[in-house]
Amino acid sequence: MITAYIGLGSNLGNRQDNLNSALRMLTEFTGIEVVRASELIETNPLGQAEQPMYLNAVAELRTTLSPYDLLKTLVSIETSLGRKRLEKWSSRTIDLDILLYGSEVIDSPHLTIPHPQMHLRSFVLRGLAALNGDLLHPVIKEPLNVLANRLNGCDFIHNPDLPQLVSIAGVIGVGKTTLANKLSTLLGCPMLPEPYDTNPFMPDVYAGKQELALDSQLYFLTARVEQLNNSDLDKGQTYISDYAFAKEPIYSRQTLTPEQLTLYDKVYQSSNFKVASPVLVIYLLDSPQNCLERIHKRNLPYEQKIELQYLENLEAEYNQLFNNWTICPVIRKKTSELDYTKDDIIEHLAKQIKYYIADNSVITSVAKQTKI
Ligand code: A4P
Ligand code: MG
Repeated sequence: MITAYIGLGSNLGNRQDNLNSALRMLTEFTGIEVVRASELIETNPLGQAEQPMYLNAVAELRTTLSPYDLLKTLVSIETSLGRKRLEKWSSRTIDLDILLYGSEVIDSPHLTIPHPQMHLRSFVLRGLAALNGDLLHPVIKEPLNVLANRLNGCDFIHNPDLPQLVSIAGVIGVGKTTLANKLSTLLGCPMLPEPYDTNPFMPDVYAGKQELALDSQLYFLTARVEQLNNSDLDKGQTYISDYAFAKEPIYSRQTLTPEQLTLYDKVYQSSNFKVASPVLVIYLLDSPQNCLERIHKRNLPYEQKIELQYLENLEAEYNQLFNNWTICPVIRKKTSELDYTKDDIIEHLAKQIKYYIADNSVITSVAKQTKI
C-alpha cells in the first residue's frame, strides 16, 4: 500500500456535490482506500480570471495501484462526472490531480509527480499541511507546512516570460552578498550587487550628517531603478540580487526626517519606474546582535556607528514586509543554517531555487534516477 495525495477542484455545476461524488467513487475502486480529506475551501481561479470560483480540497489515499493506473482511475471518474477537456485550465465540473505518490518523483510525458505546480499553490499546500504537515516534498525536501508558509496564502504561476529575478533580502550584516555570490556561481547566472559603496553621500550620513540623508536615499533609489530596469533584463534569464528593491521605503523611514520623508515619498510615488519584481525572495535571518558583530568584523569605517537599535528597527520592518508579501514565494533561511563549508547545504538551496523559478531542469535530472 502506498500513501498518495490527490487534489480535487471544481468550478462548474454543484461544486460540493461534484467533490463529494468524486471521493465516494474513489472508495468504490478496488485498490483505493480514501483515508481522509481536508475541508473544502473556496478559491479564486488561478490562471484564467474570468472563471467562476473554485471549490478545492485534497485527500489522502492508500492504494495498491501504480501511479499510472491511479491516473487512469482519476480520469475515468472525471469523465463520468461530466468533465469536458476543452482548452488548458478551462472551467471544469471536476479536476483530479495526483499531488504525491509516496515519495516518488516521476517526469514522464503523461504524468508528473509531485504535481509540478503544487508548491506554488496555497489552495493545495494548506490542505496538505492540515493532513500531514511534516511530510517532506520529494523534490524540494522540505516539510509541506514550511512550503505552505512560503506562499503566505497566495497562489503563483511560473512565468518564463519574466526575468527570473531572485532577491536575497535581510538586514545589514546578515550575509546577503556572500550568499548571492555563492548562488550565482552555483546557478551559473549573473549576480546584481547593490550599488552600496558607490553612494557618495552614505559615509557622511552614517557620520551623522542628517541634511544629506535625502540625497543618499535618492541616490540609492535611482541606482537601483537603473540596475533592475525591466527592459534591460532578459526574459527567462535567472538573476540573483543581493537586495530586494522593496526595502527602499524601509530605509527611508528609518533614516529620513519627517520633512525629508514627505518629499521622498512624493518623488517615489510620482516616478514611473519599471523595475523587475522578484519571482522568488530568500529572506535571510539572524539576530540583530549577530549582524552587529558581523558589521564590526568587516570593519567598513562608515558602518561602525550603526547601533543595535537601528538593526532591531530594520528587522521589525523587514518582518512586517515579508509577513504581508504577496508578490512571490519567500524562502526564509537562518544564516546559522548556511554552513558554507558544506557544499550540500548551499546546493540544496540552489536546487530549490531552480524548482521555484521557471527552470525545470532539476525535476528532469532527479526523475531520470527513478525507475518508471
Ligand atoms: N498529468 C501530468 N501529471 C499529472 C498529475 N500529477 N495528475 C497530465 C494528473 N494529471 C497529470 O490534465 C492534463 C494532463 O496532465 C492529463 O492528461 C495527465 O496526463 P487535465 O486534468 O486534462 O487538464 P488541466 O487540469 O487543465 O491541466 P492540469 O495541468 O492538471 O492543470 P491543473 O494544475 O489542474 O490546474 N484555480 C483554482 N483556484 N483551483 C484549481 O483547482 N486548477 C487549475 C488547473 C487552474 N486554476 C485553478 C485550479
Ligand atoms: Mg488536472
